[in-house]
Amino acid sequence: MRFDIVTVFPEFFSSLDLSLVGKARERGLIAVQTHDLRDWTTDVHRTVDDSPFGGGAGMVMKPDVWAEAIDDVVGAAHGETPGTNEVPARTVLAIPTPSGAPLTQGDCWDLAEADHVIIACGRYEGIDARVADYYRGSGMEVFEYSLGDYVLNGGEVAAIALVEAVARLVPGMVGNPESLREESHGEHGLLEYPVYTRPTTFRGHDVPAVLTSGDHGKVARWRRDRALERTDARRPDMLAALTPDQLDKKDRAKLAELGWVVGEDGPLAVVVDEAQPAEAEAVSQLAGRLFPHACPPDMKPEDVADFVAKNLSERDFAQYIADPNHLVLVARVDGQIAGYSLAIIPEAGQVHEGAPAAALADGADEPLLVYLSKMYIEPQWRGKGLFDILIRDTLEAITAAVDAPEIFVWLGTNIGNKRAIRAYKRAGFEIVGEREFFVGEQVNKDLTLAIRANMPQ
Ligand code: 6GU
Repeated sequence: MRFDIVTVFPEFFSSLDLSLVGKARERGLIAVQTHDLRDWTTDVHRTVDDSPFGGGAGMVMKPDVWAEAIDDVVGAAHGETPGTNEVPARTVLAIPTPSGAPLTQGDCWDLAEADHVIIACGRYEGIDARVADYYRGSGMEVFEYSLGDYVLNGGEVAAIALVEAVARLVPGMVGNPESLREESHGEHGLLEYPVYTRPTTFRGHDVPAVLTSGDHGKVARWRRDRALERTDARRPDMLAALTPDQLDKKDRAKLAELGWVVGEDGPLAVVVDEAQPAEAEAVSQLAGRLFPHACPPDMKPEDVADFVAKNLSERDFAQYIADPNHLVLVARVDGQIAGYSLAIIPEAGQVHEGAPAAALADGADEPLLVYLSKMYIEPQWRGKGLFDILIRDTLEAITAAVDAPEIFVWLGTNIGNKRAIRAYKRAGFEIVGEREFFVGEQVNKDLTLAIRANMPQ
C-alpha cells in the first residue's frame, strides 16, 4: 500500500518515520512519499493560492497547480506498479477539510484495502472545489474527510492522522489482529472500558477489586458496564446506533439504569420531566387507556368508565399539572409519551385516606407521606426498564419538590396485580398494609406498599 502526500509543508511529515508507521515502512508493508506542491508551480513566486471568486476572506488554492501535482503522482505510482492494467489499482484521493464528513474507524478499515492513497493537504480556505469534482468525474474515488468539529490551519495533521489510522490496519502491521477488533470504535460499537496496571494503589486510588478477583465472568461484565456508562456519558449517539441483537439482558438492565430502553430498532433515550399544561389531553388519554389494565377482571366496565371520567379527564389533568401539590411526570421515548406518574404531596397535617401511617411510625418522627396515585407504562414498553426509570425519577422529583427530613412514598395496588407488585418490590418498595379501594360500588382489596424516598440526613 502506498501513500503520497502533497503539501506545502513536507517537513511536517518527518513523524511518519517513527514508531509503528516507520517500522511498517522499513518492512515494506507501506510506502509513504511526501511531495512539495510548489514543485508544480510555474511562476517565479511559486504561487499556490489566489483570492476567492465571489469575495470573502482568505485565499483559495489554485486548481491548476493541484491537478498537475495529482496527475504526476498518479502516473508515477502506476508506473511503479506493473500489472495494474489487469487488476486496476484502487486509488483514493483523500482531501482533509473541516467541511468533510468526520473520519470513522469504518472509513479506515475500508481505506486499508486501497492500493494507493493520495492525500492533498490544503491550506488557507481550502482547495478550489473543481479539483475534487474533476477527479470524481474522471472515475477516481475522492474522499473528503474531517477530524472533527474544530478548525486546523491546514490538512497536514489530518493527513498524519489518516496514515496512522489506516496503516495500522494493513495486514501484517499489528501482531494480534484481535486486539484491533476489541478496541474503541471496533466491532462492538461502544467506547473502551477504563484500563489499569500496577501498582494496585496509586496516590490513594485503588484498582477496582473485581479486576484482581480472578473471576473472568465478573471482569467481563464489569468492563461491559463501564463501557456502557462511558458511552452514555460521552457518546450517546453511539448507544443510539446499537442494534437489539448486540444487547443481552444485563446490558439492557444497565441501559435502563442509564435512562435508555431498547426498542425494536435499538436503544432509545428516555426523557422524564414534568408534564406541560398543553399535555393534559395526551396524559389523560393515556391514563384512560391504561387505568383498566390495573383493574381486576371482574370489575364492571361502566364503573371503570365512570372512574376514568371522574378522575382522569383532560380537565382533571389540567388541574393536576397546574397544582403544586400534584406532581405529574411523563416519560417520553422518541418524543412520544410512553408512561406517566402522578404523585400527591399532602398539605401539613393532611393524611391521605388509606395511608399506612401506623406501619411507618416505627422510629419515624413525622414522616411526610407522599401518595403515588398512578404510575402507568404503555404495554409496548413494559418489561423493558421504563418502569424502573420512571419510578426512580419520580422518587427523585418528589424528594426535590418537598422539604422534609423523612419522606415516604406509598401507593395502593390491586392485590391481584402481581406484575405491578413485583415491579414496585424490585424498585425497593415494601408491602406495608392493605386498603379498600372503591371503583363505583365495587370494593377492591389493595395492597399498600411504601418506600423511603430520601436518605436519612
Ligand atoms: Cl481535515 N482540516 C482542517 N484544516 N481543519 C480540520 C480538519 C481538517 N478536521 C478538523 N479540523
